Amino acid sequence: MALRQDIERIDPAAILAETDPDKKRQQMQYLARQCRVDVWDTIYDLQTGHWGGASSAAELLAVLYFHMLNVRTEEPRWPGRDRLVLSKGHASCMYYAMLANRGFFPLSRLCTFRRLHSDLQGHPCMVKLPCVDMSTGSLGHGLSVGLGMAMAAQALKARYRTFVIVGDGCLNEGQTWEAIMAGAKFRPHRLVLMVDYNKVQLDGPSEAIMPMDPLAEKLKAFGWNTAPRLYDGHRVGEILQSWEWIQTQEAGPVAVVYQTHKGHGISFTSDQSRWHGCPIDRESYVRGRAELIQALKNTEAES
Ligand SMILES: Cc1ncc(C[n+]2csc(CCOP(=O)(O)OP(=O)(O)O)c2C)c(N)n1
Ligand SMILES: [Mg+2]
Repeated sequence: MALRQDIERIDPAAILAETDPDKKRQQMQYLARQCRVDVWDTIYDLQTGHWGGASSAAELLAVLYFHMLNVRTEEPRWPGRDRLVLSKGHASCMYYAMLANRGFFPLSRLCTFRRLHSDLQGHPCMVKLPCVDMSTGSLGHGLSVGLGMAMAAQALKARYRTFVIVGDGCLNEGQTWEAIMAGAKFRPHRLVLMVDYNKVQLDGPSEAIMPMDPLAEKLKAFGWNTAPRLYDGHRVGEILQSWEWIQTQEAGPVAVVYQTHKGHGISFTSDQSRWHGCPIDRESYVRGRAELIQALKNTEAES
């Protein structure tokens, strides 16, 4: 496989350098959609990977890497860097697409996704990739690890932030709630829980597997400083608004719930657990790609 040359690609350096907030918002929206195309192509070409959860997290990862996170590509393990734990590690393909665009490695390496000995394992591996702060894939561990990172920052009087992205599956794991309780007890500053709340899991809706609503109220009741409203996790402008709120919070850990759609960007994959992680057939690939390209082209007109 090779990266397709038929889409107009945005220059990631231009996004980082952009000073006009409206333009930058639009560019990050474009990048998220561009990465959806690359991820759809990669999963089709290699006939392996998790489309649903990857697509769900595209905008969150774009805004994290191009606006929120203080990281150094030339020094990925810089001690002062902000940490990100992608607890829903199966969304790795989108994570890699964003890391590559941010400059940690060439985007062409997506062609090795899930291949034996590749740095781009099916689930992110911190031993293989220094820009990955934590190896993940076994759901439910991420928030405990992030809590430890945030408590370390507090003990060291370091200023870095720790972000943890969880999905419904992580929230169904008891360990996540242990971490939420421990977060309320130890109250480390600068710990941010981001919920990619698409309400669908591997084989069905969360409502049938293990419902969590009212989620924001539960997080609040567990003692977390929870965002006053839900944010649309597919609109970069909304994610930026949540970031404004996060930055004004000084005390204790914070939680933000983003409303998302699993398999977002393609009508027939959206909200469908069937598209959680399966090989993509030729006909679906072609139909889906046309929709993704259309969304990419619409970006400018929308904003
Ligand atoms: C402990 C554990 N149990 C089961 C799995 C298998 N598994 C992988 S992804 C997934 C569902 C994830 O759903 P969700 O967290 O909602 O992610 P998203 O919808 O964003 O893909 C499951 C059950 C796993 N990776 N880890
Ligand atoms: Mg989900």
